[in-house]
Amino acid sequence: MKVLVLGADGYLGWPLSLRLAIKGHEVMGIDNLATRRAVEEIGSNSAFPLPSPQERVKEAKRILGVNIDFSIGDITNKEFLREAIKSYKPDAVVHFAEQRSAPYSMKDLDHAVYTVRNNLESTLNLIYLVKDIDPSIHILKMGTMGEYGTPNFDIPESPFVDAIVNGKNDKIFTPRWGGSVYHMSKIFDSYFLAYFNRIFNLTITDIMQGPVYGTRTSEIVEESLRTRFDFDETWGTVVNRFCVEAILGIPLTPYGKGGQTRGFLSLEDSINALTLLLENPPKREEYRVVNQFMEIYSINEIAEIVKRAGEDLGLDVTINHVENPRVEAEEHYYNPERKVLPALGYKPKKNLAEEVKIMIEDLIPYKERLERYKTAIMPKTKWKS
Ligand code: NAD
Ligand code: USQ
Repeated sequence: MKVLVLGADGYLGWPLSLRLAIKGHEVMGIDNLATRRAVEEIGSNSAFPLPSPQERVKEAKRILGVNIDFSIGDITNKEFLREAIKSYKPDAVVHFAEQRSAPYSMKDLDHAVYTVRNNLESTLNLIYLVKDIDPSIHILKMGTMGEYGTPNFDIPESPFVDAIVNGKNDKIFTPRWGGSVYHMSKIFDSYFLAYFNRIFNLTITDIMQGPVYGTRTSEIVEESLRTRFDFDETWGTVVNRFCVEAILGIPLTPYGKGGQTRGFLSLEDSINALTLLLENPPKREEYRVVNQFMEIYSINEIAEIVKRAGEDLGLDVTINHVENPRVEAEEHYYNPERKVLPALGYKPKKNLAEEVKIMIEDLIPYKERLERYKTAIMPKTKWKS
């Protein structure tokens, strides 16, 4: 396969590019390095030092013997993206290239508008260009489990559900309610994908993925191949943050009651699942929805798991609930359906308790670097301010 990876410099994009290349697929990556700049903007940095894209590509060749093409550019620039798709002629395009932080999207009006523009323009560009250039290209678009919110019913894994409204029956788009401007942007992405799938007969996989944790995939065998790892209050996801807090002696920070429940998955399992979905595309002209997570935990359970792992490794770990900066349900029902990946034979390889120990071990050598960005850890971005 020839795969164009949009967002190839990111936490998921780089390890997916390595995995596809090592499996013998041709890979071209595109990124405008927006996440590097936005993390700097809030006074933080990746836990692991990040080589430039050019150095990354060189290191992938030197260590793994693979060729990855990499082009720096912004996919909201439609002529740049048109040229890339036209000249590269991919079988599939992976779309990761969005502003992906909920807190970043909630800082103020400018950050909200940037998030909506960047995410929706990039998705619309991709939809129209694939229609113009070759509608048979498989679009693998990364959405989020957070599109569904935390409803009091089992979350389906299908584009549409039967609903009875005012006594009459119809099919409606699976109900959604985001918890930030970022999550709302992903909801609008999904509406566009489902809508244009019908109008332009596109072949689409829309993945609803839970929060990812982890420092490694099987290709990350040397420091220069590492992917970015964020831990600050804006960009760090909860498991990754808790591991760094444990190392720095900061009490783990469940927000509010800590009963918020999500479907988590390791970086390795995410990359495995994405590769499987690329290698097993949906039927031509299908809009396929995939719920991608492996284990369901509350934030309180995650804190306990990280505390135990840290203590096993000789760290002194405490937990201190802090006022919730977000507006979200802190106790709720959560039972999402998951059948597409199991039907493709997918079995997770990692579990959170074991992986968290590996993460802490991987991060301990970088303690001095983490200390430098310590002030970016405690929550500051408030949904209501
Ligand atoms: P990331 O920020 O590390 O990667 C996204 C990459 O896209 C970045 O390198 C960024 O520079 C690039 N980018 C953003 N806008 C761009 C543009 N206009 N043109 C070109 N490049 C652009 O984020 P990630 O954690 O790797 O997430 C990848 C995707 O997966 C995102 O769409 C995110 O919403 C989704 N997702 C992530 C998680 C998670 O826990 N990390 C969970 C569910 C869904
Ligand atoms: N949380 C804490 N303490 C912390 C950090 C987070 O209690 O120190 C809580 C949050 O309040 C939230 C939950 O943990 O209830 C998850 O927060 P998160 O920061 O790990 O994840 P989130 O903001 O939802 O976003 C991340 C990614 C995003 C992806 C999403 C998947 O940044 O790109 O879409 O996970 S999901 O959560 O399913 O929407």
